[in-house]
Amino acid sequence: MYTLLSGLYKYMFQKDEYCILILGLDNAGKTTFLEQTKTKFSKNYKGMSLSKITTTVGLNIGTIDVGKARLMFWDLGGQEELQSLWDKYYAESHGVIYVIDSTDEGRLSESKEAFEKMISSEALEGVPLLVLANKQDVPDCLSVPDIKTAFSDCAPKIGKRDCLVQPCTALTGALVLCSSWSSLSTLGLNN
Ligand SMILES: Nc1nc2c(ncn2[C@@H]2O[C@H](COP(=O)(O)OP(=O)(O)OP(=O)(O)O)[C@@H](O)[C@H]2O)c(=O)[nH]1
Ligand SMILES: [Mg+2]
Repeated sequence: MYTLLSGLYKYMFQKDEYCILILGLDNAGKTTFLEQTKTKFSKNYKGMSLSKITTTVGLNIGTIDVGKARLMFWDLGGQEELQSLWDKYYAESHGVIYVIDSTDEGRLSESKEAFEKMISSEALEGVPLLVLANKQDVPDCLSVPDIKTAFSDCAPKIGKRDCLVQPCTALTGALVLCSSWSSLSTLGLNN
């Protein structure tokens, strides 16, 4: 009887937990994206002022519940010397959100190199990828097709894993909702 009841309780209330890494170069908007996501998805969450966000040295963690899923985000610092720490988190991650600064064409190839190195890791084999073309509020920024073209030679390394490129404006929250959750569900994370 106890087993039955505890099974029923777990079925009704226990959440499936997923760890999602948020990666990308410094200044891409990862922490801004995380703060917006927490604000949009967590009732009563009083987010920090976005203008007070400074470069991440280490890691920010955020958790949101969506339906029966609990998503734990790990937002890692993107500065060059911090990128060597990213792979410590790969083995435990169920998905990666890779944020690109669409206003910074000058660093697009650097971003592509970091992305390519990340997806080359065996620990991330088969892990779904959501690529966010951030800062779409800025006029004349790179579009999703521009970014897809610049990253096109990563296709063999992406292989058969799910990968979606979405436009996003983390600063205002525009598209955060659709690009974070529905894209993750498209990628099969909430199955
Ligand atoms: N215009 C615009 N600016 C943005 C957007 N998202 C982030 N920013 C700005 O970009 C800058 C960097 O944002 P962060 O969120 O700190 O970037 P990060 O990727 O976490 O950077 P690191 O922690 O150094 O790796 C800040 O000045 C943000 O206000 C956006 O959608 N539009
Ligand atoms: Mg940050």
